[in-house]
Amino acid sequence: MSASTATPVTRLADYRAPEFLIEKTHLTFELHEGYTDVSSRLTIVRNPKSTKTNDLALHGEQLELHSLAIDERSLDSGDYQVTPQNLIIHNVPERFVLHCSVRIYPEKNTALEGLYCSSGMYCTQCEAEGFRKITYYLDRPDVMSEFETVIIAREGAFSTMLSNGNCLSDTVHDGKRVVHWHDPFKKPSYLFALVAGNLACLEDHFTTQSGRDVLLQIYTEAKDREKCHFAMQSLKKAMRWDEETYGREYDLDRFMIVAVDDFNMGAMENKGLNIFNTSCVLAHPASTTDAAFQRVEGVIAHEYFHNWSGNRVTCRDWFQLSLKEGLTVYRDSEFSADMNSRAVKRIEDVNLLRSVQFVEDAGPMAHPVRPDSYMEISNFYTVTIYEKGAEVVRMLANILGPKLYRQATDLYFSRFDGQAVTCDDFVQCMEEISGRDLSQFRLWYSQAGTPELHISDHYDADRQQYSLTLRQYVPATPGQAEKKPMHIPVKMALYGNQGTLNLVINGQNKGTEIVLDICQEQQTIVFEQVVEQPMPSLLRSFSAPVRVFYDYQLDQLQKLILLDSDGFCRWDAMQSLMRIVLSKAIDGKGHQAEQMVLIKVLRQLLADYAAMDAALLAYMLDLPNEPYLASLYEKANPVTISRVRTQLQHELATQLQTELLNCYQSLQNSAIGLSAQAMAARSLRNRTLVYLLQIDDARYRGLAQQQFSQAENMTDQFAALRALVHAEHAHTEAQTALQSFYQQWQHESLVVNMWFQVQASRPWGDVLQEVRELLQHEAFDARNPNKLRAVIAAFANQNFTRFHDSSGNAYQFLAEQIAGIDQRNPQIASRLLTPLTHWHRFVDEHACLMRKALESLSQHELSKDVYEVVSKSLNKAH
Ligand code: B3K
Ligand code: ZN
Repeated sequence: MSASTATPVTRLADYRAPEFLIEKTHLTFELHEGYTDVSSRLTIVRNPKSTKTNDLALHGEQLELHSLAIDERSLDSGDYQVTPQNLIIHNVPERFVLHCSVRIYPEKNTALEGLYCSSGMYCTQCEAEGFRKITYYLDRPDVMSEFETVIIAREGAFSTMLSNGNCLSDTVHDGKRVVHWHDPFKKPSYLFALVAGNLACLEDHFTTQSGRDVLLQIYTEAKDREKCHFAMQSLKKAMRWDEETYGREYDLDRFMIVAVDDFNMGAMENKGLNIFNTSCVLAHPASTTDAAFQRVEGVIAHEYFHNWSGNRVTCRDWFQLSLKEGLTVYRDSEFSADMNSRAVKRIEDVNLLRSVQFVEDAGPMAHPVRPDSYMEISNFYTVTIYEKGAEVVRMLANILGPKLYRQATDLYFSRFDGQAVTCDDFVQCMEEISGRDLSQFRLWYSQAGTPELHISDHYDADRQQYSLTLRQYVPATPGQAEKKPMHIPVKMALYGNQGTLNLVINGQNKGTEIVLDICQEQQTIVFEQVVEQPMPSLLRSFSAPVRVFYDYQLDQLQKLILLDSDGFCRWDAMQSLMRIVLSKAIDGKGHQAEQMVLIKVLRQLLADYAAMDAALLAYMLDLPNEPYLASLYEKANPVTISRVRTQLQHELATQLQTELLNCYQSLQNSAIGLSAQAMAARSLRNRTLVYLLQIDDARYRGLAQQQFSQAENMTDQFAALRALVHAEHAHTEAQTALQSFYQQWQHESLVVNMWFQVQASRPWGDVLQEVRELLQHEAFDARNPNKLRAVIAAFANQNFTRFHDSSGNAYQFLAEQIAGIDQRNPQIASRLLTPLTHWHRFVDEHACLMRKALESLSQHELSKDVYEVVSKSLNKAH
């Protein structure tokens, strides 16, 4: 693991204001075949707020330095020093212009960070620290500068040459095209972007609330132009929503989005020039599933919202990453809730939190929403920073209420406009506006780990009093053995026989739903005038990212599932009931009584499916996923978990066959078109199909085949394919469908990814061998992150059953793949590692094999990214 000696740890406690600032940044890019020359003219001044030093240390990596001058005077080799990470210039004046030229090789850039090539076009990705691979700079977010960019290329080489802001000129001289851009808003280098390629463009306009016209452009390869209409509509909705909900108006005259094939994550919010993974922008009903449509809408909104939460107000340092990410995820999730079903959006978010974030929080990479240290910042673009960070903002919004929350965000955006600030600055605004003391609440930023809330109750019929006792416990995490009690807002209601009860505390009537501010390690709340034994509905709408433990009786769960007025709570009660059945079966205990209740309540819901939101019911049919089930155990046995879950699915299908089939058939006509209702009907109908295919019956396979071949949209076609491929008795039918699907869609790269993914995630058969074969497939491309995700990540993250095969071969396979990928693209390699890092949470035979795979990986020459994750995972004590 040779990265060790060269891998310093960066700590929040060591933060110092920058010694120099860059007032103006002028960049010239000359794009040549095989190399690019970048010259920069930086107006640098000493930071009046900083201590004096004579040396200027700029960041820079993998750059070929060609010339260096201060105020037109060329520097001699004695004036400066070049190290692998820095350019140090000695004895610089108070204020000067630095000229620097470097050569870089975008064609050879496989890490997809800095300037690189994707399908013949040039594009950039600078967050977090990629700008230093473009030129020497103070590549830190608290250095904000006004950028001008000139792009020069052979005339006719590219139709499109873009950078941030406004285009000042576009001319041709001596066979060269020269395009000049200027961004009037100061920004950190991580928001810089450049694109050059032969692209088609979809255009539209938006009139802002103050009446300004904004040109909207989405650039793609010509073949994909027609797939951009949905993204365009989503963008306009997002722009309007942000005006109405947060009073945020767009600031430039032009907003551009460019779609690229090779991209390490979903998208990037560069000022005025967002760059998107094609998977998060292209959408067409024939080739895109409903879920992917919703993702496009959400990601378009997310990146657009960053224009204020991230760009106008940015982060002081990368420890504050959640300042922009948590806030922006909260904003996009509220946008999606407003555009679609609120309950369904909440269910999706909570599912992700429970099955991924809670797991991260219990593992070797656990970190607070504002981490204290890192080796490689790219490893900290995590579900904790994003999703738990969003939950923290959500709690603040709920504590303040809509009016004060809006006042507080107005204050935040106006006070810090054009500045690089901290999470504390954000909370401070909430505190000032509400007049509340949020000092204990701030622990959500500094303490890692998922708090547990153990709740017990007691009803005193004589006194007509009902008391709830809540005891909180925050588990130890790496580097944080001792935890303090946190401020946990618990939204709750009480149900009596006739519905919700009025909640009376200390003689005061609080209405039917309240938020308890749980701040002590143990707290008892007494409700008065309670005339009957009530049933609590706890943590409604998931008011805090915690695990709740309360011993519900079966009949109580049944009641919540059928009657709770909070859709999220109905789903959550169903998850609890399913979890009880599964846990008992996993532990080898009798679970017949519980299973009968589950079947009964499912039968009731399915029989009357038309009475409720089909999308909600669809989610209520889903059994808790395996990673979540595993996370409930100190040491999980993955083989037992998979077996028991499959058996229950089969049992439910068998018992509920009639209702499932009836629901499937009756929904046929409502599942047509693009309306929210049609999408909901499709999602329910396709869930019933999956259940039916658990049964070995040619009739059901026939239904799936028919749906596959007659489908008029990708949602139905792919759902039928998936149901066939994942059903154990449909091998022949599945093979035929797979072949014809590939035949039909081989020229649509994003659809081919789905074809890879459905095979890699099949829960039975020798999938490892098939995955090896898929890696050799003509459509596979090991340099494309989407393809790696579709095959390797799908196998490791979405195929719990086959990945945790007792032989341990899949663990070893993953380690080998990561070692190879790490040579080309460390960020992707490091992300693929996640499933192995949780080895300590599995029974010994699996834990040993997983650990062995990590150890074999540690024998390789590793990037900083992979080194950090491997070393932290191996240090984790049993
Ligand atoms: N801010 C980017 C993520 C950058 C990741 C860098 N490794 C996308 C987003 O969260 O909007
Ligand atoms: Zn973001």
